[in-house]
Amino acid sequence: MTMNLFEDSALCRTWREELCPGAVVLRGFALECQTAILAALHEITAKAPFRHMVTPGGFRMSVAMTNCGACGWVSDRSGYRYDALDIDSGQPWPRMPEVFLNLSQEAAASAGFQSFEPDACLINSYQPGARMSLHQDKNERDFGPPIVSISLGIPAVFLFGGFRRDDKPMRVSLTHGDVVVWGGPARLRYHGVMPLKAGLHALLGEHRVNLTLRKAA
Ligand code: MD3
Ligand code: FE
Repeated sequence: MTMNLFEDSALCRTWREELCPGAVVLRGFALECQTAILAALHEITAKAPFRHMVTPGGFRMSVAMTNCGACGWVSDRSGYRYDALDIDSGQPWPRMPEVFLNLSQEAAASAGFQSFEPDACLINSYQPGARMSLHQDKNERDFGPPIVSISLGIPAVFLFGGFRRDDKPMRVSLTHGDVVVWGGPARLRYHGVMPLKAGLHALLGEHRVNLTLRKAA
């Protein structure tokens, strides 16, 4: 009899790291479909290019963003929100590719969240020096569903804090192919990204791209 412990299912295709209750890192979970992800990303950014949004306070964000799916996260002088239309083009965001949907559902399920139905995918592009300060994700209608994040390209130091902005965050390195599921008791934790260090990735060049899949509406 063959012992097929490691090829049996998605449950064993990666190394898991539990950061705290509700937050699990699935190392390398996206590697097996990276080609399909990158092809989809090119199609999306051809229709909805990366742009630097402006915060309600008037600051240009260092991270460039775009979206796909039924709704997309946007920021301008009037606030942060989800919008069905790309505010630059006036067009609906490109549709959510099957590979994003399937991968995020598999990741969510392997972290214990069955029937994850994301309707929004925010795509963040970091160049060296770009950062995201500590914040909570609170624009979604319901905090029951998890958020699934997929990291691509050069590594970043991710900051994972507590429930108050001044709780000391832990540092987690996230690199190409890593998928993280944040849900349940971790859903409203503060988090951010340290300024990106320069680097060169074979497929993404001098960039880090992060996809976050959410149920926004
Ligand atoms: C922890 N993006 O877009 S993804 C964001 O790497 C955002 O671009 C970061 O934070 C990035 O809002 C981090 C990881 C992440 C996303 C949502 C979370 C971590 C989270 C929600 C709750 C706790
Ligand atoms: Fe966030």
